[in-house]
Amino acid sequence: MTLLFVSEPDPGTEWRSALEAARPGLPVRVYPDTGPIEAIRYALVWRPPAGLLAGLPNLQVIFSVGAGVDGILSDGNLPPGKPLVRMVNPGLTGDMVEYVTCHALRWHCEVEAHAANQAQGKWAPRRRKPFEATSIGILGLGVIGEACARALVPFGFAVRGWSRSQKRIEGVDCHAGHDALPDFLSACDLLVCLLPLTGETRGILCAENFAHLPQGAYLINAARGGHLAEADLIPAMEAGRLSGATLDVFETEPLPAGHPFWTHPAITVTPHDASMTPIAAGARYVAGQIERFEAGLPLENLVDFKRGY
Ligand code: NDP
Ligand code: OXD
Repeated sequence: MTLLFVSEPDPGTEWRSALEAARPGLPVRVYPDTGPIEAIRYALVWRPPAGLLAGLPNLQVIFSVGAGVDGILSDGNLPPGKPLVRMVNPGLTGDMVEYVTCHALRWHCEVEAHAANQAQGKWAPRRRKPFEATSIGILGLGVIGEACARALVPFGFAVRGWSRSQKRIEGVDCHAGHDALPDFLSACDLLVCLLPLTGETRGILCAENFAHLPQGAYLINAARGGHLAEADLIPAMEAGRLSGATLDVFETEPLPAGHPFWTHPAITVTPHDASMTPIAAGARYVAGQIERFEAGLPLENLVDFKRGY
């Protein structure tokens, strides 16, 4: 009854202690030290090597270290019929609420423009647009997107959201479905991407969709690098369609040295740390799901393989 932890380059030491504390008696191995593979019943993973999970003959449940499971589903050879449980955790959600709120306010308060003026010794007061005249649109109203939308409402921003199925969230103008996207985008002064990366959402942040945004809109992508058609971003800024972007995620991570995003004055780069699963709470969540599984109760937060999230 072993759990295999696979999250390179994380050495796994903290996760192992936390898992052993949360479920005493559960042996935990950290990849590549698998021990006898016949003993492995559970795997807790973040971007496992392709084919690894299919090679575990007695694997029963796969757990994701993160909320997004694209790095697991991209293994085209997952063991058939094995459930995949994604990470849902208030700390993980709360960190993203903090990140999105921080960068939305930074944009709204024009912190960068003030810093540029200060660098030139320039005293140049700026009148801010009222909150209620400023629209923020969230792509993805799942666990994390909904929490971010709810957190922005009390500031007075006009908050809108877009998802696959129709939502009702107090104070949020909710839109749903592919056909509603252009109209949704047309009123987003700030667009925040919090979608899962799937075949349907890959490349959604592209020139064609930027064209629907108000001139000078700002972008925050804290979901996955694959959502952004990277080659479309700087041209959209040069055309004035976008005024800038805060990016936490990239097609290639770490963002390669010399990539133009590193030095572009209107782009803020953060190193995929908008939010992270808190280890102790994440371990307790996995232990709780194992307990449910062994008691014959249904697992929670299961990934729908057809939808891809
Ligand atoms: P959820 O699965 O709870 O929510 C996903 C949302 O996206 C749902 O509202 C869903 O709609 C919507 N959606 C999915 N596909 C489509 C589509 N084709 N068209 C319209 N809407 C769609 O995910 P979470 O909120 O937990 O996480 C979202 C993502 O955030 C993760 O997948 C991950 O990529 C990213 N993330 C990034 C982190 C970072 O540090 N940068 C940290 C944590 C997460 P519906 O509700 O109708 O199903
Ligand atoms: C996640 C992430 O999906 O950290 O949880 O990106």
